[in-house]
Amino acid sequence: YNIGVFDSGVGGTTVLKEILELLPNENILYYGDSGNSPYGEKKTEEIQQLCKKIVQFFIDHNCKTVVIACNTATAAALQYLQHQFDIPIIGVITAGAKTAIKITKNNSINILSTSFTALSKAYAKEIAKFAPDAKVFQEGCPEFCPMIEKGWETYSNRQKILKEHMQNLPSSSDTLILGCTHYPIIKNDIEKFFKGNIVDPAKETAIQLNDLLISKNIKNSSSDTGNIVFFVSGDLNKFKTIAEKFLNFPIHSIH
Ligand code: DGN
Repeated sequence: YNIGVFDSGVGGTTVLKEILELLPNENILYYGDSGNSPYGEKKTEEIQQLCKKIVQFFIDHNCKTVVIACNTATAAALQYLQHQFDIPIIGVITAGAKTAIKITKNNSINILSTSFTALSKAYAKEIAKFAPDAKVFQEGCPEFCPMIEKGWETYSNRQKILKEHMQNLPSSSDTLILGCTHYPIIKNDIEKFFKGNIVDPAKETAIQLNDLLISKNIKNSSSDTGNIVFFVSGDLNKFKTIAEKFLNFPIHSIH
């Protein structure tokens, strides 16, 4: 296996989906740490240790590069992991931040995310590296992940909750980052309350990964469709049901 992709659970499959669209020939291991989900409720050091074990697992399976397909884990552990390991490791935040900077016309960017990611200010810090005078507004939405996993449409109050969060962000911003891997699933509803540009870091991360594979000369040259194997630390059936809904194709190899 060439690429390891991991998340605190099932959310990273939205990133995996974009990677598969751009890189259909790669052999990928996906690790969903649903047994320890949600990361959003844990301390930074705890998240770092969980992520370290997962990256070691990928290295033991000969992965040459790793994608942290989770905003919370990227915020908590990207730099830590890059110091711990020699293989290239990318997260989802840099690509999303860079794209938002490119798109915004009024230098004002809103971000929806888990509370952990919002409190970490990871997006604001990353945006400041490239656009120091940009205005960045982060809103933590602790209700969204559990609602999306249980079935967003089944909640009659979903529009109300979404609207309340959107009202905490300035309507003058012209760009919004979906700063949690679950949110592309509810993009249609988010669009009802935000008329500007919506940035999905998953798409941008897939492009960044493609560039990385080319620059490190580790892109799979075979024209065969790649294999994807899933490893899950929590309940397999629960993961499979939600992941198949997110991915829109059946999962055959899951452990
Ligand atoms: N996948 C996580 C993220 O993108 O922040 C959200 C899941 C969680 O740990 N709550």
